[in-house]
Amino acid sequence: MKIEIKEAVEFLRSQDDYLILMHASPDGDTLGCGFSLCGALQRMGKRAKAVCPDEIPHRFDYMREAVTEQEFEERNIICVDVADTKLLGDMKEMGDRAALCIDHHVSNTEYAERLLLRENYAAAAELMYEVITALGVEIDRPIANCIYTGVATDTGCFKFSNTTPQTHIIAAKLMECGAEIAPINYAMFELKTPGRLKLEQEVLKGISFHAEGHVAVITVMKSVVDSIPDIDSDDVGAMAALPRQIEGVDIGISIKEKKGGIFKASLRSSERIDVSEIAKQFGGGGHARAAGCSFSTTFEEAERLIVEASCAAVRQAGLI
Ligand SMILES: [Mn+2]
Repeated sequence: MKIEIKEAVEFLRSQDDYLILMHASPDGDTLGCGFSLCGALQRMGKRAKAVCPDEIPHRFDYMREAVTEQEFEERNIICVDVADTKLLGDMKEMGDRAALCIDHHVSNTEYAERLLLRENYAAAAELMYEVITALGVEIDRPIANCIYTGVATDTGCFKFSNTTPQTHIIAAKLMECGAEIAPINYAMFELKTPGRLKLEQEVLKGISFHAEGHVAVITVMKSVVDSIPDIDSDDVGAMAALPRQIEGVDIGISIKEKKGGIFKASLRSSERIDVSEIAKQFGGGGHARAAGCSFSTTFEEAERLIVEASCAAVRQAGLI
């Protein structure tokens, strides 16, 4: 059942012993929502904990300052920034029992008993700001840092087209609450682990260009990832952005080798190409500027198929 902020607040005030679930392969938005809500509930005198099915990358460690570790028997499950319980990995079953979901994905499957959804918000953290404000909890610096992280990361540091005037207004209010924007932006958008730098070096060695430079392809082989110590899924995922950083590239493709001989292609594009249309040809999907699809073929075949379809899209768009 879809609900409004008022009903979410009534629910959160009337219950206790909350278990907050954040999605697998966690990003700044799900973690920012989870830890800020957990901290806010604890400041109301409630028992709450925020958990994630995957290990949380170290660059998000500061978010834990917003919460205290509590041990209790969970009674109410809340999912934040989770569009589908499939995104909860081995916590899926708990997600299926969710009493409340706070989210911003159009694709939300309405699995929770109560769904607070704002499809037009850039980040679920924007909605979390409104919920915590409506709860009457004063947003202190650690909570402001969490919410700010969610808003900043889901908008690519306010650079993506999903950024609205409201996004900036909320960010400004979080600054007034003491959010430490400079160190957070540095940790989220500048800093690279040594492992990520090494992977970038390896991956860029094999970059190839097609369709007169409009299409660029990189490959992330499992053996290369496994050869680099201390690398996390976050570092590997960041590779998908590399090809589109090159001038003239309208379609950036990264092909990643997954377990069991599956190759996953991640597509990023300029506004001149809709890559969700390319991904759809191979049973995938996504957004116009970012999409993906999987191949259970040899690497050579996967590469050939995705490159051919991309070159066709470039021709169709009249770019060559
Ligand atoms: Mn999000």
